[in-house]
Amino acid sequence: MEVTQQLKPKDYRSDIPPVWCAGCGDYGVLASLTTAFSANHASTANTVLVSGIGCSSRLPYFVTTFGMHTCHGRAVPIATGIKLARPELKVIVVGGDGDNFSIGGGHLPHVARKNIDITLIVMDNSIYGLTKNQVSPTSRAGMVTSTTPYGSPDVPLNPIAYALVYGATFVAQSFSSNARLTADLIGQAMNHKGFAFINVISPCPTFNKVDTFEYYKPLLRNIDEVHTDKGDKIKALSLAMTMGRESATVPIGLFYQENRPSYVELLSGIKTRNKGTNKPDLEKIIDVFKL
Ligand SMILES: Cc1ncc(C[n+]2csc(CCOP(=O)(O)OP(=O)(O)O)c2C)c(N)n1
Ligand code: SF4
Repeated sequence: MEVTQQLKPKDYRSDIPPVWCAGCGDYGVLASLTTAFSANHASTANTVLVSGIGCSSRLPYFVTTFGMHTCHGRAVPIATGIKLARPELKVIVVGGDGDNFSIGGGHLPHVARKNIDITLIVMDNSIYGLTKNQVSPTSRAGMVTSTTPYGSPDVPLNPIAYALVYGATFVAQSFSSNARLTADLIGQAMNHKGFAFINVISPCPTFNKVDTFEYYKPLLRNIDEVHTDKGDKIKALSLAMTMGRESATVPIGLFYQENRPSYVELLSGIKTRNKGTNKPDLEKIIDVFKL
């Protein structure tokens, strides 16, 4: 059931106060999310936030929608199950770069290529915050952390390029203190049919002393200044590859959007063509497995 009366952003805040450090970028993402909920008349009864484990993954506690705080790296498959079982729900995954690109990184290609109708918001601080300063897949090369005391030897993963090449149909990047853009992109992602991915750069002032608010602010560029054809995947990919986080400019905004049937649509089409029903006969299914 959709709500008819528009709730204010603060109406989506639960009475549990966030436990994040002062100055954490995740506060900005929370504020943008509730603004997007309000602007899009989100129903608290029909919206589910799913997270893994990490500082950012605590977010579902702080809002009044339904929420699941699941296992580290497993929010995407759990959200997929929720969406397939209850396609009428808005399902949004929130969590960290470690959660979604490292331990949970194997899920991203499949949720993208299958175009599962969920939104994934990664709060990307290029570090493991909750477990206090280990290297993450988006930590820059050479970064000194508790697990890389002599500097990380790894090439960092490029979240936007990764989502694009695996077939995500909505790909965007934002910055946590740019609340208007982040809320706007979250609203667009929620209304997009298919898999929507937003990488929100969300600095961790406690453990990441390199990728700070101060570092990013002069580098941020509105992508619309250089990229207006949002259906041009090659241009989007080229921007993602050449305007990276260690380069002169960091583009924020919508990189790419495509209309492609979502997994839920494809499944219901298969069901209809094969005269299937939404109420399967469980007895019949169990009979198949009886000896
Ligand atoms: C299976 C499993 N492995 C490891 C951990 C320990 N662990 C908890 S959170 C986390 C990483 C958190 O980093 P990130 O996902 O980037 O989120 P952040 O805290 O930075 O928001 C790790 C390794 C765990 N809880 N479960
Ligand atoms: S450790 Fe970092 S990511 Fe975690 S709450 Fe503190 S500032 Fe935020």
